[in-house]
Amino acid sequence: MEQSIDLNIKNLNKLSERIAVPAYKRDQVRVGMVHIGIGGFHRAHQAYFVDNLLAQGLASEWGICGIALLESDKRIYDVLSKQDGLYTLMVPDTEGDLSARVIGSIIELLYAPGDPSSVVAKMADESIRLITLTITEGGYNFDSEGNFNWENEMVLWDLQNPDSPKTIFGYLTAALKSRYLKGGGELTIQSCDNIEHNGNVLRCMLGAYISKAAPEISHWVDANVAFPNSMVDRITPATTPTLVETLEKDFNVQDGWPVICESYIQWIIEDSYAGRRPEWERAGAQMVADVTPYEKMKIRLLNGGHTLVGLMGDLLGYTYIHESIADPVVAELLKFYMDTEVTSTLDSVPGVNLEQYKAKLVERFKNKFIKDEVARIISGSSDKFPKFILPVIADRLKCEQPVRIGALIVAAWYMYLVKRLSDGSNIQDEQADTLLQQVKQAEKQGDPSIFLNQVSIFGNLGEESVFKECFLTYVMKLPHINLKIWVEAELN
Ligand code: CS2
Repeated sequence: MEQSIDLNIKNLNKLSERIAVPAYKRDQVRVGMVHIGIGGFHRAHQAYFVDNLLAQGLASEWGICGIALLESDKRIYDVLSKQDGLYTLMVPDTEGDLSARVIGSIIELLYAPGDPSSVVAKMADESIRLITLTITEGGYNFDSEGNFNWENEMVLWDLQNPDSPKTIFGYLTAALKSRYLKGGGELTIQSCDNIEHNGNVLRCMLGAYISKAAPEISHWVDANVAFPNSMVDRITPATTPTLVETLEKDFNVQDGWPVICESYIQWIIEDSYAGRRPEWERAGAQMVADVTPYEKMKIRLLNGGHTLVGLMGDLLGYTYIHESIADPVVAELLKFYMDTEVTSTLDSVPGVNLEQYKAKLVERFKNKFIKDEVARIISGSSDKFPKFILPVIADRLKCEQPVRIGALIVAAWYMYLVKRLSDGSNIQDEQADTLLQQVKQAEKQGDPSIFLNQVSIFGNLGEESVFKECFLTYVMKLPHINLKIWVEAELN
């Protein structure tokens, strides 16, 4: 085998012709936006959009400064820094053949825990007009009532240490304060996470923090900072060592952290920026006046559907999402859930044929070439349920409609945790300990509904007798029922 080539600026022109490389002059691109959270999703989505614009000569003032916010982001920061911010985006076609493209839109990188003041200074610099975030569903720090969680220890740290913050709220507040003191102009801060009204949520949570940490800037923020809502979509599995090896073997390039994703991509953005913005629509995004119906549709159908397929997949012993959905029982459950329970809670979506949208979504879940793991989908469930699943249940209960599959999904989560409790294997969840404690209690007392008492996740759902009964029935049934027969009898 030929010696493989390290990915970096110097080597770009030595790469195989099979890899697309940036044709634009990267050294002439100025940084105009900061992005927090440089994981796979950002690099498959927003950074790809900016790269598309750069390729058309349309974004020379919108290069990205990528910020690694958490200590756990240190490795990705190191890898990307060594590669001058470059990485390979790999997309399998319908036959599974991979295309590889080097993305060049991340121009600069900063590691926040190592140098908080540089990060604040960067975000406060007037050359930055846009700050985008992918900080996961759990990053917004709100409780089941939608209020800011003041008990978060990191938040308490930030209140005491405004010059060396740890949370996004501390960083943004320090940067906004500095902009305010300099008499700075408009700024847009845009959430790119899977939360309905993600921009409004960010505005409220940051507003709550500012009202305590720096109340003197509240008015200025209201008048000068925009928080557009947006719906983001591209299935982006975690990068595995196998992917790194494939890239080296088949494309002769050494990239420490490539990204693989599906070819499908969607970004629907509320056109409410403060001042100038990148011409996203020229890169395939859709600018709309109101993103509400789109995000509701996407989060409830795709993300909620994913959770169902992931948890049922785990119970049935599958590793990958495409394996789980290939099981007729899971496919049937998903169809019933989408058509009956979710669809009844959706508004009509301009320009979207819902039947086609759902069919496409099933096809996307079936994509075996991206090897999306059940474990990735289940990870962080305590943050995901309140955004993806529980709103559907709440809407249905409000209209006195049955919530069978909704209850089944919560029961499947419970059974998943029971399984982890007994085999001692790891679960990836910020609240892992609390969840397992709760399940232990519930099992000990022989009353699984104790699981629903976690108000921070379920709100008062545990008091809804219709739901509770349904949940208990499924917990009882799940380990034993022949799902195939049950699905046929109950759902058809
Ligand atoms: C997934 C999402 O993490 C999850 O639960 O549903 O990451 C999903 O792949 C993306 O939202 C797709 O847009």
